[in-house]
Amino acid sequence: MTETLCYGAIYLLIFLVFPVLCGSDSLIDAHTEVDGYCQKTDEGESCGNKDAEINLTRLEGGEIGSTQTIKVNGEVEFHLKSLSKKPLILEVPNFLNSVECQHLIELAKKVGLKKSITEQTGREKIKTFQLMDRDLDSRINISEMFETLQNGFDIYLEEEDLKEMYKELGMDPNGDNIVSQEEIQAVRPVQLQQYLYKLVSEHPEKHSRYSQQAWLYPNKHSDDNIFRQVQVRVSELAGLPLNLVHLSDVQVVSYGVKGHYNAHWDSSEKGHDAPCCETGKPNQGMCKSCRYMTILFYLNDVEEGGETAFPVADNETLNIQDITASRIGHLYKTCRDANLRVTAEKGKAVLWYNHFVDPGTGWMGDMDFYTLHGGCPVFKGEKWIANFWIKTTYSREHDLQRMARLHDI
Ligand SMILES: *[C@@H]1O[C@H](CO)[C@@H](O)[C@H](O)[C@H]1NC(C)=O
Ligand SMILES: *[C@@H]1O[C@H](CO)[C@@H](O)[C@H](O)[C@H]1NC(C)=O
Ligand SMILES: *[C@@H]1O[C@H](CO)[C@@H](O)[C@H](O)[C@H]1NC(C)=O
Ligand SMILES: [Ca+2]
Repeated sequence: MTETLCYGAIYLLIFLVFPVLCGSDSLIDAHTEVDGYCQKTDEGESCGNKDAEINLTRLEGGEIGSTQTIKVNGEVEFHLKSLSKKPLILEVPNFLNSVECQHLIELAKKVGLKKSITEQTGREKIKTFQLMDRDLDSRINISEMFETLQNGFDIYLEEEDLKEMYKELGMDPNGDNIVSQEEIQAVRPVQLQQYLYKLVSEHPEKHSRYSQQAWLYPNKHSDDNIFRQVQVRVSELAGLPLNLVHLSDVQVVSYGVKGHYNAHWDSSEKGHDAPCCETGKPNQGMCKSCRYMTILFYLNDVEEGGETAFPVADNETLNIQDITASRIGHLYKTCRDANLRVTAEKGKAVLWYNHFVDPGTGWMGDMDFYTLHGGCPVFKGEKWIANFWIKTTYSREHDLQRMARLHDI
């Protein structure tokens, strides 16, 4: 067998659903504020000049725990506290006021929140999942099966859960807790799928994510003054063109008790697998999320739990392979061990860069794997957040055109 992927593997085609990573069209009307890209000239407004010299920029951090003050709109002061260096994570208390927090929650309720787990069951797609046969002996032991389900299904099972699954599905007739290639192929994919979804509907803590979310599309809310005012503030804080912020996806997420989101990355590595998701191509599942920056807002105070955890922040000896194999990402259980936990406080913003700036192009560069993060379980009360994702692709030219197109609507 040829080794085409890093782990070497047995492949299995299986019918299963997976979450749609693509956002939807996020166009905004033409009458937006002047941004760093379009200019008023004698002949009217000129946009889309391909020579425009815009680079992606990053805020600078200070010593951990130190605070810098920046002025937004020339008057309002915000205090940025540095929480970690690798990756750079900053928090900004009271970035949103109470009215704005409530408003974003109301907008999300109006759009309608969808459950993370049942959302996936509605759609069927063929997905290849890889059996994580680490030692290439064509047999999957318990720890390899744990990794297989985590990578392929976003499901985190304990040893006793796996043994129960083997029993229920007859996957391990001789009871040695090792599943051979033949044994797993004897199980009908739909059987495995149904079993796993029944399990996580009853035990949502075993899924990587238990929440409800709604997407806010700026084009639908462009006449929403509060929303626009938040976009302007984000643009000023980040020092990025307003049109780039207008291209961004905004997702409001609500977590109840046991609600959580295991550790993940918000963006994707450069590669030939799939293009970055674009505006105007919703729900295709054939594109990947590319998000230069994440700005997360806490919209309420959580009674207990619900911190945002960065398990490997400022860890000098990080090894990506160790992360996949270990249970470090299983924040439902391991939140307390995370290197950094940010407390959810109403109005606070936390921001970080999922990518470096490529020194050659001045545009989106390599992904920063230290940005691994997730939401710790809520123990009491509920938690509301909004994610502003600054969406860029690996092509500056392409993104400038997308920004320019906003003005042609
Ligand atoms: C399972 O296999 C891996 C190698 O793929 C090995 O490192 C691990 O110790 C094995 N675990 C058990 C419980 O046998
Ligand atoms: C850093 O990561 C390694 C795994 O790559 C882990 O063993 C170690 O405990 C981590 N150290 C800290 C301080 O988090
Ligand atoms: C943008 O980045 C490129 C590449 O690093 C650099 O050559 C150029 O001078 C930068 N332009 C501006 C306006 O900063
Ligand atoms: Ca094996």
